[in-house]
Amino acid sequence: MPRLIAISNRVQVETEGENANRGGLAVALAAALRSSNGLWFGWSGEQTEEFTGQITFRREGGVATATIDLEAQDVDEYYNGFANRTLWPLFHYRLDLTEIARDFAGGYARVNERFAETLGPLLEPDDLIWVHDYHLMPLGARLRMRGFDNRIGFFLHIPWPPSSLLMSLPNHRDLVESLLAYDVIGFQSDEWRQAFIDYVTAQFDAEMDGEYACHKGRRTRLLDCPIGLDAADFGSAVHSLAAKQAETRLVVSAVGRDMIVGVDRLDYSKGLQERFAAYELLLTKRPELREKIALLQIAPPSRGDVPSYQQIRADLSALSGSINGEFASIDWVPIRYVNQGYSRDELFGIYRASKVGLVTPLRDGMNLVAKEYVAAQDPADPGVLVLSCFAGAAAQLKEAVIVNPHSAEDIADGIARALAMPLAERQERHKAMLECITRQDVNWWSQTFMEALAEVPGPDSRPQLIEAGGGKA
Ligand code: GDG
Repeated sequence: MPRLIAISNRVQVETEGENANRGGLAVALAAALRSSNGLWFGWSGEQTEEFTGQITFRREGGVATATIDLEAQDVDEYYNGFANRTLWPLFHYRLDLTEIARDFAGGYARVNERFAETLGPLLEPDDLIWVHDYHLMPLGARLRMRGFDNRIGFFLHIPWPPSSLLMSLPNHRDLVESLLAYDVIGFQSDEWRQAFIDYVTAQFDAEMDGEYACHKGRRTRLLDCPIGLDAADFGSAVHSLAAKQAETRLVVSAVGRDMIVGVDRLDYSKGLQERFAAYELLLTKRPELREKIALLQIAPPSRGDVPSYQQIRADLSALSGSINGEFASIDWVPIRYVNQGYSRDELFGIYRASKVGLVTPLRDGMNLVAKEYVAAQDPADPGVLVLSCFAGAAAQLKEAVIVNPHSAEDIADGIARALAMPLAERQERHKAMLECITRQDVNWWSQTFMEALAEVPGPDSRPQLIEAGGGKA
């Protein structure tokens, strides 16, 4: 069985307790790596005065990891710059927040080259290489330039934007062309996959042959492959002591009120301001609900070095303060807005104690919180998921109450509908969603992707493949 080499910006094996890992990717990838004898390569999160390419090897939670440190300028230009101030907003349709700067693009190219340079000597010819996310789009092409013929795949965790938006990026052609050096590219939903096809067929005259994009003699398989949860893990998490304690604590503190829960990294893509405004509208238009419900919004800060993230933090504090000031009474606070993280088990207890799960991103590649909320419910008396139509998860979780996250009225109506939903309907919707989450869990996701990668003909048979592919030179 070939060895799996996974590469992502950060290497963070899932841990519990105070340092509980908070990334969707971390939760999913560690599960995939544990079952193979793989290696996870990436940035340590640490800075060094001068990049040396020195690798730190570790074994954490059954996963072998290899990490490198980056220079301060790399972190500024590649991570805080091109990844988080250019690509992240652009790929989430926020051209207004997209910052275009040549030193960001330069830093991005430099760090991808540094990854290729340090990773190269660790690779064996049969290794399956799986690169993750928007930080490392050019890595496959950089490895090919160094002569690596391995099967190399890429998974995009975030949306793929429409061509009209992507074209505001200088060198967009080079970036997309570098992606076609991969053998397989996975997307969270068919919508993002189609947007990629639109670009490569229009801009490069690439031809589609079934699932394959054919360009300059290369064939790249484009896969709709939504990420899932670790089914076995969510089963045990919800019955853990920490989950039970958190559930009880929330139920007791709610004193009979219906809790509505949101759990999101503090990020403008998650639609938090719009969500708070919708909740305010609900309390304004439906005074009978006042004192009967409460919103718990858990929002651990992220990317605090990026100015737009400092702004959203300030905006949300002001908004929650003003809503509480307007509606609170001596024994009722309408919004509990919490800027801290909780352990995974505690989160499952919190989800289970909440009648409504409010997941309303303006755009989201997938959104694992939506799936976690469903997974944590008691099937006999499940809560209701209110889900944005612009989350990748909406393509799978069709039985959620689907809302437009830009419309305060739509979200407010969705919450009211969820609160009033009869038990039989809640059970029916929950059953269908749980079935989907269990069937297409994280093991299904990684197996589907890795099977597609393993099916790619080895280097020896590629010359014939290129002829058969009929791609344009
Ligand atoms: C990217 C894409 C895609 C949150 N707070 C705490 C905590 N979390 C965990 C959640 C969930 C994860 O973080 C967040 O995952 P999401 O999927 O919602 O969002 P992103 O971080 O933006 O992830 C996204 C994902 O990649 C995977 O492909 O779904 O679309 O943007 O698992 O539970 N975990 C803990 N404490 C917290 O306070 N332990």
